[in-house]
Amino acid sequence: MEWLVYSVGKDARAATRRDWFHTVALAVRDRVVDRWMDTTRSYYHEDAKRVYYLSLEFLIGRLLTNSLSNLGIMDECRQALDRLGLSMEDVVDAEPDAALGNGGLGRLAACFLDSMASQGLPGYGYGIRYEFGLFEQRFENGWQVEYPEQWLQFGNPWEFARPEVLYPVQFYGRVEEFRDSVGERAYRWVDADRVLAMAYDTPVVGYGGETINTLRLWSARATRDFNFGHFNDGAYMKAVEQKILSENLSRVLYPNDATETGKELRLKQEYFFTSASLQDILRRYLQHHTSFDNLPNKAAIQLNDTHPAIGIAELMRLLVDQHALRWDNAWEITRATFAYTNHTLLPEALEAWPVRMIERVLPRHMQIIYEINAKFLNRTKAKAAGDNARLSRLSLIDERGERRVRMGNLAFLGSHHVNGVSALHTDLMKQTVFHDFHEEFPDRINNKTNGITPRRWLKQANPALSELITTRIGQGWISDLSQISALSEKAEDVVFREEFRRAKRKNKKRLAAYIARQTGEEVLVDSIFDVQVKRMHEYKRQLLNVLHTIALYNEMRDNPTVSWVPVTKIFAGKAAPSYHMAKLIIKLINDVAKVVNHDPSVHDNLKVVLLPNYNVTAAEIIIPAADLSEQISTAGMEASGTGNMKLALNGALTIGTLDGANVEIREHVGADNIFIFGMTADEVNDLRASGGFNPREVIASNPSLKRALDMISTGAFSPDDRNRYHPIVQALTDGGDHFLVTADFADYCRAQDAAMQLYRDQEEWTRKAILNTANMGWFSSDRTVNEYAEEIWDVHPVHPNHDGEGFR
Ligand code: Z15
Repeated sequence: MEWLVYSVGKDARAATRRDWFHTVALAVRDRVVDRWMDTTRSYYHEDAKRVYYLSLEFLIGRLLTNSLSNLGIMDECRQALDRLGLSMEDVVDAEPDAALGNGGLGRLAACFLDSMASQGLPGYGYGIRYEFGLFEQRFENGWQVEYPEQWLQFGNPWEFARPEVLYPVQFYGRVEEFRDSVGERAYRWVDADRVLAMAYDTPVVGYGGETINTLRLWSARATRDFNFGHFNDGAYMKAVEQKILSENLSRVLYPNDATETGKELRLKQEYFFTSASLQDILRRYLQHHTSFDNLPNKAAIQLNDTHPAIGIAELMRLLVDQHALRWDNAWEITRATFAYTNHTLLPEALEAWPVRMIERVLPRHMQIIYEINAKFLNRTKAKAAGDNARLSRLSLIDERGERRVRMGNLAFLGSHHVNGVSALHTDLMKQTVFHDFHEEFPDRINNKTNGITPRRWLKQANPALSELITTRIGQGWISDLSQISALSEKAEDVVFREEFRRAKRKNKKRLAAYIARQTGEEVLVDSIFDVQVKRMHEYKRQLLNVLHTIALYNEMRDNPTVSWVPVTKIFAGKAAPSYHMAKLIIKLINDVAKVVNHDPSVHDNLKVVLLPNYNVTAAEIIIPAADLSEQISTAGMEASGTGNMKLALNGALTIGTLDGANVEIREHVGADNIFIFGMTADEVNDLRASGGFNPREVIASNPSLKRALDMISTGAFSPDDRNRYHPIVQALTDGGDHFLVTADFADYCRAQDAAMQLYRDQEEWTRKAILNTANMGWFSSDRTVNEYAEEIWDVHPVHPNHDGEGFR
């Protein structure tokens, strides 16, 4: 109450739901701060080795439930609100969803923060405090329309501004050569523009509240030059304009998931947060040390994709230009400090900045990159003379066409470990993008299969199932998910199956209500909730699911007397605003939904819904309610997937290809408890190598596929614009069907039929669902983070001293 009055400045009668959210958040925050300072102080006093997770994205979602749950004060809070006549749900719902990320990569970073804090690992997240998170998606006439996401509009109670933590970051200018004090050639970067990076800290509450780590996000501020200059009229307005422009750096998150845009502002964002983070890391290190030789023993820096890879050149610059280290010494330290995670093999996602752009924006870094490259290629040339093709593939510079810097190669060369995010993905990395580097450095690539935090994705999102699990096996699973395997034997227990189904049903009712609210559509709780939720991308093959939907619709219409298993097809996901094909697929799903949902001849046997604005908050409602999890990417294209893990952990059966982590999910849950279909990555590779296939032949030989495609192409779903889906039909036919939708269609339908038949046997279905939950323990991000800690970072848990003494 006192927070409402003294911090929010309202009286109870005038308070809105949002005021109450701020009130509760501030009260919770007060419980965190002492432990947060204890944690930071313990790291400092022990001079612990820290890990710094550099990521352009942190897809956090809401924090209130997360904090209450990890602090163990959920019930206490609920009761306090009850006494005030307030509903916990209403207060929770007033919190905006912090969407500082696009999809898997950003959410993985958020899960890692939770896991590091929950296990007492000294881990810091570093990123950008975007003023606008990922756009809000709405459907207008079935088309995706983007709106700005103003998550900070009403203030953010979780963050602490640190106006004193301020670092200069430079752009443009030129490089001057000079002789240093011992007469050696040296360089300085002059005449550059300056921007300041200002820190905002968010506490990361570990499970149990013992460790509270820090997520430090940088916001761009103009330098004081703008305020103190003496201008005439015109120059004054120009200066103010410049100030606004420089602060645009942290304005907005680029909305592309796994597709690179090549925009200068993006490069500047990458350098901005990387440089500020490295300056901060060095400042912290220098509090305890005078030489840099120990840096790798005190700091592990993990590069989340190549987005912060410019950090390798930046650390070299800081060590060589600013701290006067010798090149070879600096390089040794740099390589021993950085490690790099690759998240995709898609060629369109591999960053390659034009040399011309880096030369202009970061002239000193371009020189450093050339120098790294020259030294590396010289050494390699000496070993294996003659193979020029190989050398040009190893080069940091892509010389084909416009010259570009291959950021993946830079990241590889500047790191002591390089990892993929699933076993299959890591294998493919060795065979494809990093084939030559793997030959050159055979011990550098290793695998770290992704994971998800069981706190958010089971305990919080699925209280019904969590409580059931805890009554049977205790609560140890929350911090040690391997314990969930104790549920395996319960799969044979008819009473437990009934209770498991009851929990699922409760979640399905909750989702049905949400669907009704969001789309106006009524769905059958007893139908199969067949869920595909993820970014819209051709390689993820929402189209395959849509084609099956249409085929099923036709079968139901043709055979109205058959007793069908009712199916609800649930889709959700955003398309990058400039990705026209993905947006057209969204429109198609909405058009198909309109036809199917209003056709009385299929009764209630089939419904199609596309939920708007998929985000972490929506995922927390959808995932616990799923029966069937669609993980149907073209084999070899999804690096790992993490939604697959969330859904299986919540007792959905997977229908999927042998792609990404699906392969390992099958190994853990058992081949009998998953529906695998389609070509393997090797088969896809062979097919492409042998010149591809003719989709027309496949279509001609499959009547149900032909009919579905014909309906799309003749306008059955778009009577107002019969040519609307021409680009889709084209891509699947004469376009060569790059993602092998038609090639996998028949086997996908076979797997879908198997799922529908199994669903008729509720006991058997539930048994398999339980076995999924029980066997997903390995996919905890606690396990993943521990593997990084032991095999890459060499960091160890620290137990903060909360006595309030000895550390003052
Ligand atoms: C992204 O979300 C992923 C890869 C990327 O290269 C970019 Cl830029 C964004 C995803 C992968 O597509 C997904 O398979 C993986 O599970 C996730 O990263 C986390 O590793």
